[in-house]
Amino acid sequence: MPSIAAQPYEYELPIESEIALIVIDMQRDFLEPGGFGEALGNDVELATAIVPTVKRLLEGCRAMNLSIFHTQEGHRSDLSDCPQSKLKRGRGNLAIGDPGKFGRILVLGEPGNEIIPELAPIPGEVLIPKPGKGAFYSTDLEVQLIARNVTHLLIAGVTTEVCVQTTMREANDRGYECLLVEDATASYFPEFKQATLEMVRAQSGIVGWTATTDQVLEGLRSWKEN
Ligand code: TIU
Repeated sequence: MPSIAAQPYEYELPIESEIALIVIDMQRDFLEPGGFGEALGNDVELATAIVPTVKRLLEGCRAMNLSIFHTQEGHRSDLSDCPQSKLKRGRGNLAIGDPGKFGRILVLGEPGNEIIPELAPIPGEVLIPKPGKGAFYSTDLEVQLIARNVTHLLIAGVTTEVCVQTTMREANDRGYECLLVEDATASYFPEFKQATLEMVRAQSGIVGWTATTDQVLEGLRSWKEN
């Protein structure tokens, strides 16, 4: 059985179904100074540091013909899909919808909401705009996964304990076998990233598995050869 060397134990790769890569929210809002991430008081350099690794993972998965999904956190321009609670708490020196350095903060279609050019989707990849932290909430992600016979999800992106972990938990409850790629995810708080890695793989993989990009690509190669 082809597998990825992972924690807490081997992540077996499927034979009769598909694997998808989901890259969460690698958008300017969270990665560039002047966006939503920085407006909330965070140092975005911690998030930017993973870009080369995410690119390597993305290109490796493209080479294996995996289904690729990118998500993008953002709201309609009238903010009708943004709960008052998020509007009230999602404010630092700028709030959601305010004009920022790259257009209106966290609004779909604004320059700041774009996936960074290094990781931009290519034709055939699916971009999922999402109003929440989890990628299943109020999106058609699950329909798209079912249509592609996907049962296994490799998850990367930012931030580990917010949108990445929320998505992984949503997926786990829907029956997907989820692996979080350790060096292709980042938090503005390194200790929160570490805690997330440990909590998802604790209790015999209560939420899923973790592995490095090298381990993932090596396992996928053996899967492809089978
Ligand atoms: N603030 C923070 O850590 N994250 C978010 O608001 N969104 C995502 O994690 N993408």
